[in-house]
Amino acid sequence: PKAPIRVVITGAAGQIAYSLLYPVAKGDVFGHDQPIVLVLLDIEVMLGVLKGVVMELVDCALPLLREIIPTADPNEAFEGADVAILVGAMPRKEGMERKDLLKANVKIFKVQGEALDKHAKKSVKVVVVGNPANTNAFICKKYAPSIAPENFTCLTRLDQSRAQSQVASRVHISAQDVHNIIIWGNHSSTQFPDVSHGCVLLNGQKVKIMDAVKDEAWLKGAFISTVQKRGAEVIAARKLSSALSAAKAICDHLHDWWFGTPEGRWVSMGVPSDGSYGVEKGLIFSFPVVIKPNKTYSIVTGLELDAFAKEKICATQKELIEERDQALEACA
Ligand code: NAX
Repeated sequence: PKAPIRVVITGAAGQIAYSLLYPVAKGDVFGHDQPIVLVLLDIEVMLGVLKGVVMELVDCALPLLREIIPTADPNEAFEGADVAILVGAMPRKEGMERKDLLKANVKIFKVQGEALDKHAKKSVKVVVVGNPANTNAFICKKYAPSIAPENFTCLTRLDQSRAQSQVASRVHISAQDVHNIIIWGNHSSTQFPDVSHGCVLLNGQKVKIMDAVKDEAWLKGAFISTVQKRGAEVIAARKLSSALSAAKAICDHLHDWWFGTPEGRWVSMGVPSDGSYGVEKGLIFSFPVVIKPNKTYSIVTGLELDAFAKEKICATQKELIEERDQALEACA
């Protein structure tokens, strides 16, 4: 039997975690033969609520779940961590500027980066979900210099899934049959969902998305803005931000990182830029990546970008550079 892995989930008393804990603890992410120790980090005032979450997990009687450790101490939480899913962040309060929110949140990720640096396994795989996700991941990486930069990623898989489903419903096929859509850049409204290298499977045949949809105006207009604004639309309808779909996307992100991507397919993740496509080195930028079964990923290179794509990538990069500079100032 395999030794248990330690999976840390922050923001464990929050709404995304509530949808995430079950599939993770059940084995859907790391395999149905992989025992798990779940470490649940939240802040002191939420420990009461967290206790209830722990009770529910216990009551699921899951065979792979070996131990549950609730805590409010990041140093305790990251001890020996194999995987860190950083969901916890401060929500935007009424009247709060985006800049103030960024300041408050990057400090959380500085503390957690330092704790990861001291206590986690050097092989720890980190995915940042809490917003601003890319910039929080950048700060986390910066304050964990003993861990390889490529171990820090942020979630843009929800954006990818949203884009896949938009195309799928347009072509009347399953979302599974939409391949290689790319999310470039920031997990924000400047992200660029790009279909130009993607294809769909129609009766077993690969067809370029452009040719299957046959509506360039939609692909360059409403499709992009729908994906960019989807999060805000969910908030408007639900009065709460995406949680079920975010949890599903976290599972997909980590499952692919753990087991690899199928031949010829790629997925989007926020990863440290290596300078590909002219993106400043070190920025956490969403790129298409392929992942080997040994858990190492690489950015897909050599894709042709037209003027439209270059302009969009430039705009989202500009926003990320501004966020990074504000974050560095807040942490100084
Ligand atoms: P909730 O407010 O329901 O839960 C957040 C939890 O984090 C709370 O329990 C809070 O006490 C905890 N927390 C706050 N500070 C903490 C700290 N320092 N250490 C540990 N825990 C801490 O938010 P939820 O809906 O779960 O969303 C969490 C984050 O995900 C938000 O920042 C949200 O904007 C972000 N999202 C990111 C997405 C992505 O695709 N990257 C999509 C979904 C979501 O919008």
